[in-house]
Amino acid sequence: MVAITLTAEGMAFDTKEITVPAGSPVEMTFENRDTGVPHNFALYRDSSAAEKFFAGEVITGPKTVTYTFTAPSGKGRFFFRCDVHPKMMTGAFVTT
Ligand SMILES: [Cu+2]
Repeated sequence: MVAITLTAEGMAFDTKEITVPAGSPVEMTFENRDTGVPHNFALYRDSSAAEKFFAGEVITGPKTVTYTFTAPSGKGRFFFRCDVHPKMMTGAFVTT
């Protein structure tokens, strides 16, 4: 199990890149600090968002939740975003 944290604040994530071992179970503590604004974390193969690996429940801040999912089994560079703000809030999810 890999424990990571991700924070959404000011309509932005606090990191642009997350790196975990390929295929590992992930426990993500997701904190939304934007009062009255919904955010989530969702993981896709690439920025087309055609293939989804995981989408966390959308939460309205201020609130913190724990997401659990399994990282993609292959090594590579994947894509994450907030589904509510798919152009503004994006990043790279890297498996090694
Ligand atoms: Cu958002």
